[in-house]
Amino acid sequence: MHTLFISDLHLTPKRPDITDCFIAFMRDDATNADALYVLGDLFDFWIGDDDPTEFAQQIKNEFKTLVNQGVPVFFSHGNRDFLVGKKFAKQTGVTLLDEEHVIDLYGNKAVVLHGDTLCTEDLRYLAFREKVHKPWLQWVFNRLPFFIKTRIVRKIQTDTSNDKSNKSMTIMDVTPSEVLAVMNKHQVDTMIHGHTHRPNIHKISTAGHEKTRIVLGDWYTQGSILVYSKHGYQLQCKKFIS
Ligand code: LP5
Ligand code: MN
Repeated sequence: MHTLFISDLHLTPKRPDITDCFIAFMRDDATNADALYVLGDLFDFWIGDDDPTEFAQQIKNEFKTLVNQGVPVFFSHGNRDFLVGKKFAKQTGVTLLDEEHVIDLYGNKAVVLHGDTLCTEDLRYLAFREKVHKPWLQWVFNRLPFFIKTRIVRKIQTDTSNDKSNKSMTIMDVTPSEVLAVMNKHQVDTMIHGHTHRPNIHKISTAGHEKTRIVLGDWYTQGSILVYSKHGYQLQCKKFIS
């Protein structure tokens, strides 16, 4: 009995080594799980459920197969795949989660989220996020032809990565007070998130009480999985096979 968590795979046709590791994970590790949580940035970019590529289909098939085998899959949006929508969910059987979602892990309540919203000192990112999350803008964007959207996103990506290169590592990490505020809001002692690519298990002492923040790792050089059971939890690595 265990639940699996992954995030920040940044799947792209340009990285078949990551895709192969993900497929192996879905076909081997994930089939025995009680549930699989994907906490955002599954894709390097997801610019709409109308993605016509073979690659998109291949990834969707993996989810559909797993769900059909009886493993429920839950998905939180990341900052790179916040346009994963209802059509994707319908085609795969995956359940889309709210931005912050509370789950019961074998009797322990935990809040799960991507983690970008915890970085409250990254003001330029938060301003950018607010813009691209505007429902009217997404409505317009979703109606553009796929090849136009690809061009727009390429331009946005160049601008944002130029800006990101001038930021300090501290600004791009979570703000401790925000972590506590979110845990307190949901009345939980455990938080699980990704985004920062700094896998770790943080124990936080607060008012004589211990809270835990588990940070998932990225899949840039190896797979990275949180295995959570009633007996404990562990961040595990999965070697690339190609
Ligand atoms: O992802 P990562 O870890 O590299 O960096 C993030 C933040 N960057 C982003 C940008 C994405 O990587 C790329 C954009 C994805 C677009 C998908 C579809 C878009 C459709 C839009 C239509 C509705 O999220 C980075 C953080 C970092 O995490 C750490 O937390 O710092 O933030 C940035 O770099 C953002 C810049 O600071 C903002 C610069 C603004 C300049 C560009 C303006 C373009 C506005 C267009 C509005 C439509
Ligand atoms: Mn992210």
